[in-house]
Amino acid sequence: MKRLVTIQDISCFGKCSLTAALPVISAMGVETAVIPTAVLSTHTGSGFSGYTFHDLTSDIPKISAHWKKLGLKFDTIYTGYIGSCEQIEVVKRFIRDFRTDETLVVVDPVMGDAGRMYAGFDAKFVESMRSLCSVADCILPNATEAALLLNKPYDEIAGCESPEELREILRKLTGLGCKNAVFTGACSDPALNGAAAYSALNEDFFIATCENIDGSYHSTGDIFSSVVSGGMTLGMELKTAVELAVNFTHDCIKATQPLREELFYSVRFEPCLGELARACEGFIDN
Ligand code: PXL
Repeated sequence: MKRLVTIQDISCFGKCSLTAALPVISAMGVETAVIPTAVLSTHTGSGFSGYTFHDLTSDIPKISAHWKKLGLKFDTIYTGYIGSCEQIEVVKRFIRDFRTDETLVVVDPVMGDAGRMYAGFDAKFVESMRSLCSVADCILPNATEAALLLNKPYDEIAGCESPEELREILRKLTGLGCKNAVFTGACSDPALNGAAAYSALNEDFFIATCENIDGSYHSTGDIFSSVVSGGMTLGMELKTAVELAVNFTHDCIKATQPLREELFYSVRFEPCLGELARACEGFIDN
């Protein structure tokens, strides 16, 4: 059985980061270990104010030391929301300590959405996130994060629609040092939405699309990245994993639509997990 460790916060209420990654990746048939970077009462997105934040940076080296003693090994290290520059350094050390030639390192550079940085981040954090991206095998920024990483205005990145422009953004993103980049929310046709991906290894580029659903849904980035990470851990080609993630994210949004008001903080991924599990069956070697 393949084993992944995901490093991101636990927002106790809000169905994002660990409380999305854990059920989604487990449903794909991948054993999922976690390192919580912080405990928050809710996520920091709109609709929640006054959330608590308990930083767990100092726990990470202790968890790592114990796991080293146990001889634990991971096929994939997948990082999501990280709370500080110091924590990025600790996560980079964890990657150095646990990476082998076979390990896949996936970095979702969680920093913002819809042109705005999440609360608590600044330019120094962006610089640190660039350095984490440089050690990744695959990064998965949205338009806001791609703009921050490339130091470009958000409108310039979000306005890119043609395959040529998307390919160029992705090529620049792999210039940070990572082998593969997936740009989420990419849209070359207003009726469609999806993701564009580029591999610097073979200069392969593709766009995976689905029907566009208007509006912004929280946690979809975490769900998308979880499926790409789980899929690649199972040995799927990047294209297969991205197509699966595009379709799953679309299905989750569709399932949320009737409950949009009530579920302002996330998406209803639960009824979609069965189909995700079935899509992964053929990739699981027991
Ligand atoms: O979904 C990304 C995310 C993860 N973790 C925390 C967040 C957010 C986005 O708002 O606040 C704590």
